[in-house]
Amino acid sequence: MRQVRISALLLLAVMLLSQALVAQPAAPDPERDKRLQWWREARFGMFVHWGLYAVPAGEWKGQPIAGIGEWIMNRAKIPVKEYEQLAAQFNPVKFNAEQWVQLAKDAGMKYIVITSKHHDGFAMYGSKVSRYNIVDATPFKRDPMKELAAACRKAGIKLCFYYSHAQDWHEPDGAGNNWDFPPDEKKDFARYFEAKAKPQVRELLTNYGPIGLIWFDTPRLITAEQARDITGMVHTLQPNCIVSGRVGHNMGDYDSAGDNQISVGVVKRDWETPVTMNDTWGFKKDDSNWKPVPVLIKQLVRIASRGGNYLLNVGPTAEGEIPQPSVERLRAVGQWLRANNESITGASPSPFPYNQDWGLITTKPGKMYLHVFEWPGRQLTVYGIRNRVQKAYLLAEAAGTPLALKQESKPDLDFYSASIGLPPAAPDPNDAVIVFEIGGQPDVVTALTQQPDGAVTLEAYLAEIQPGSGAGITIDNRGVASGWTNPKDAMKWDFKLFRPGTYEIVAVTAAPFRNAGLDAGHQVTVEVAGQRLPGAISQAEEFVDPSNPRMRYYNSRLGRVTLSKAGAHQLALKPQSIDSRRKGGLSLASIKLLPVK
Ligand code: FHN
Repeated sequence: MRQVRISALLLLAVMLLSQALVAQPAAPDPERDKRLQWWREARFGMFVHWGLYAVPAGEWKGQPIAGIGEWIMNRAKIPVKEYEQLAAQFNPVKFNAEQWVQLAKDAGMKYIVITSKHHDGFAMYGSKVSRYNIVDATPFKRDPMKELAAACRKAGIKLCFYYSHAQDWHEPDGAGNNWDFPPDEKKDFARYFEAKAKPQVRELLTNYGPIGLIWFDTPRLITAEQARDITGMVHTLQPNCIVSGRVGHNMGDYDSAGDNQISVGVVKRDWETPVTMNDTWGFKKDDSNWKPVPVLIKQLVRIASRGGNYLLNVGPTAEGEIPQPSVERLRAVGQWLRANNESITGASPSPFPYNQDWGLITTKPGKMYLHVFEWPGRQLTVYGIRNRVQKAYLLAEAAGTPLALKQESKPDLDFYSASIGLPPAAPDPNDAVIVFEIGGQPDVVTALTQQPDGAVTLEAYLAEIQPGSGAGITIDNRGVASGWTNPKDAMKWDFKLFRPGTYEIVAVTAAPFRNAGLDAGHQVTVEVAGQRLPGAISQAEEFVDPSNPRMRYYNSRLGRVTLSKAGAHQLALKPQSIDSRRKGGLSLASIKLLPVK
């Protein structure tokens, strides 16, 4: 009995861990809701990393410095006295606030978050707190934040400030600089916090009109009390100003996902992901690893379909120009968004916990938007919609010509199918959006079910994790299980099958992080419908997930099973051995059942 109770507790603990990305809904807070109203509508914003680091642009004393551009001072351990001299060279005469704001607006972005002070400690506005600022220390002498505030006000874009409230490599007591100053634990952080961070944030909230949000970052040495203090200060000075998730100690108004981390599963709290367009935030002259336009559109839709905001970065040059590759991409995203804005701005997440293989879904009262990335040809079939679809049409078509529609159902099997007739080629290869008018709120089957192509995809983030010793499997933002090092841990899924037959079982694994070593050499067993299928995880078959193009995924074909009846089934994945030389253990994205023709 005691053992049963302990296992139940362990199971609960592991399930909670596995749900790390599915944060609990916040306690009701009407003030917060009011602040977040515009931001929830927005869905899309521009991040701007601009500062002295644009001058070296990734190169120091003739040497390329690896890593993100705005970290050059840290990466090259540049002494404060040397780095300070960049200010004399910073003269961004080509800066034009109205052009930047217009570009953001044309891209369909609703807010701009710009670095008012990054970790290098240099204020990009006229500050009375420290003369280490763009007005007092550069030949430029202008205050670009004043100009941006005016341009944003004119264009109806919310101006927001990034402010590095803990790291400040210019100050002896700020966090992060241990090449000029003592290690962080020897610093009087409170002195820096009181003397620079708080007064500068006060300036930003006093001198630039209404500010949409303060984007704090890397809290590091911040105590809970300091996080509460600065959050309170923001809300006192401007009650409508949002505080970002990275203020520290969960004091922010919303959750900030990790850099470039896009959640694939359901997230219950308000969230935002900051994303680079190439590999750096601050300008680097040799970074040309630009994400293609279709990837950017897909990221925007994926984030919206999970109820988040997409904060897409640009890193202007030391002359004050947004790099041309960024401009071109923003214009292209804007063109797509102009035709499909209704499906993104103010949209709510997909009602399904899993993602369809042809694309993604967003919703608004009475409507479902089907974002079709993989055009299926003359017909698209969607399972699981119980609503009666009153009309289906392509969103980008002004006339909204109805598409032929057929719905079928077998309620005893919880089977609902909606098929629409389509033009043979995708009207928009990036993402053609089809609207389903459904009259009321979406009513869908949320259980895992076989899809129209006959495949069943059992995502790791939707698994029930059965603990062996209780060692922790966690699910990352890609929905990939990691930390699976204990072969006694297992995963189990319930799913519904409509078409009995023979299925090939494929385990999809993923490198646990970018450039990670191989994830192979594990032995697993799949158990389903009384059959046991042993197999090995290998890296023979690599593929790219377009929404995470920099991560490697692998198919391991484990063999075939026969499922002879329609209805409810259960599948378990049990490792036999996990190769402990592999860092991170077994990294599972999903198990697929593919029909054998
Ligand atoms: O260290 C910073 C980094 O330079 C950049 O500003 C990103 C943007 O989200 N935030 C920190 C790292 O997460």
